[in-house]
Amino acid sequence: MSDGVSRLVRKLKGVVGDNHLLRDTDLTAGYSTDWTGRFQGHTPLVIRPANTAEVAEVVMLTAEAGFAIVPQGGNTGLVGGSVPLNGEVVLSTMRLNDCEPVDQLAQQVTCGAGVTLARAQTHVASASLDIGVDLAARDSCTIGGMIATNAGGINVLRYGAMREQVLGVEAVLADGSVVSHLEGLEKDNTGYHFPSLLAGSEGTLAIITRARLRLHPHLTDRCTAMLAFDSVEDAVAATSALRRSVTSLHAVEVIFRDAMHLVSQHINSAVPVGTNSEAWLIVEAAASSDPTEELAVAIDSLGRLVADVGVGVDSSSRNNLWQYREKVTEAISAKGTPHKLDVTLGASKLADFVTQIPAIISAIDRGSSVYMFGHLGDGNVHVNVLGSGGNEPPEAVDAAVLEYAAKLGGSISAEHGIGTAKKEFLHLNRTSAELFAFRSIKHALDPRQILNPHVLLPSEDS
Ligand code: FAD
Ligand code: 2HG
Ligand code: ZN
Repeated sequence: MSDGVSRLVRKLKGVVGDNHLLRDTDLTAGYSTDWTGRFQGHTPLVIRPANTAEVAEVVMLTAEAGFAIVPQGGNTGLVGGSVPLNGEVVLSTMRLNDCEPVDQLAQQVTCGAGVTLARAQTHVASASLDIGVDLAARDSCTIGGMIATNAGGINVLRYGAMREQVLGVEAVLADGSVVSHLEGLEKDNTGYHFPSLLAGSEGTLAIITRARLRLHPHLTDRCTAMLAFDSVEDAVAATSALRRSVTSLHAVEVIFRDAMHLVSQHINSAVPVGTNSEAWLIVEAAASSDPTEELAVAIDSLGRLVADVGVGVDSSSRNNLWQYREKVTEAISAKGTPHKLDVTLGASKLADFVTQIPAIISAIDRGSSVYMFGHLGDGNVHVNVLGSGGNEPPEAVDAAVLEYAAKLGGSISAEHGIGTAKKEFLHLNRTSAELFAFRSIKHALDPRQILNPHVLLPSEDS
């Protein structure tokens, strides 16, 4: 251990206690590698403070000692932003795990940044309320990480992304000062809006310690359908029609052909409907009275657009359909280490994008396999690419996919963020004036480059 780290550890013992200062590589390894295994770093120290005051002191002392900090929640981020790739200190939020009682009158809750989504969901369910964002990493991802990445997930078409759920935040800035605004007022035009600024900031501007979240009435009745389509165009047209006609629409998710065959092998179950189709939608309707009829009528009126349909009304048949979507990521990881590209396209460009991407990738590397799936209701396609033998594909694949998305007017990051993986591509979507403004904000709030300095912003000369 270097002298600098030893000195810092001595000071921090009085703040968080020895048990929450991890130095052995056996103990820090899990904090240094990301969920996919693609991003592997190293750290001299993992610090686990228990409350906002401790976070503030930790940030002050760590900055004073000259170390940069990577804030880390559940470490489920997919863009290499949550791990110490340059030997930074890791500040884990796992002990910021208090949920305050649900404010039933306002339909809001205040949670610690380290509370997992699943725990927050269970906590608010006791008041028949729901968190507006849901995603498959729910057992591990944290409220703080979800705000920092502006997570999307499966219900964005109904409730918006994480930014729309956050009414207030408490956060520690890079100099150790605390900003706290947790009253949860629906209208509050008293200057700059920290929740908006911090949503999507990826740990570069502040460490979120608590958040006030908007909640939604729990919808008791659900119906889930899987629709098979012979072409990507048909799936896109059906999505648009369903969005227009189904008032109880809760999710429209997509799995394209190769991803569907991979996941069905992975879970050892047959493709439920339309085995030879090109695309499958998982469509969910949710309401406080049975939405089955509304969804059935809407699907019926899609007529010959749909090649085949399966429906789940009870929770076991609905979960059976959902696993084909929720287990794709796991199925790909079981085959190797993918490059994950997460793009949004306008509705009119989606079919073009999805049909061209396999040829674009194969022109660069014939050995790569491409798996596509995502949140079609939001125009969000996840392109996962595995190189031959499950190895990482060539970097040129990332450039080609992201450049094609940008050329079609799309975004190079729909919901996972920029992290370290996409930062050198940010210029595809952001002008130099925007990047200059980004850097000015970062410099104003973190002039010493303490908080996640290698994430989001591209190097100055790129
Ligand atoms: P981490 O991975 O720990 O961190 C992510 C980023 O946030 C890092 O830059 C980190 O520095 C920063 N950060 C974390 N906590 C804080 C804090 N308290 N203050 C400041 N910065 C902080 N994402 C989606 O958007 N939609 C999906 O549908 C989706 N599905 C997924 C499914 C699986 C199986 C997996 C593995 C991931 C999925 N993700 C999805 C990605 C990931 O779950 C989200 O990005 C999530 O929001 C990350 O939360 P986390 O607590 O794990 O954050
Ligand atoms: C999902 O929608 C997640 O399942 C993960 O955002 C996407 O693995 C991915 O690329
Ligand atoms: Zn997603």
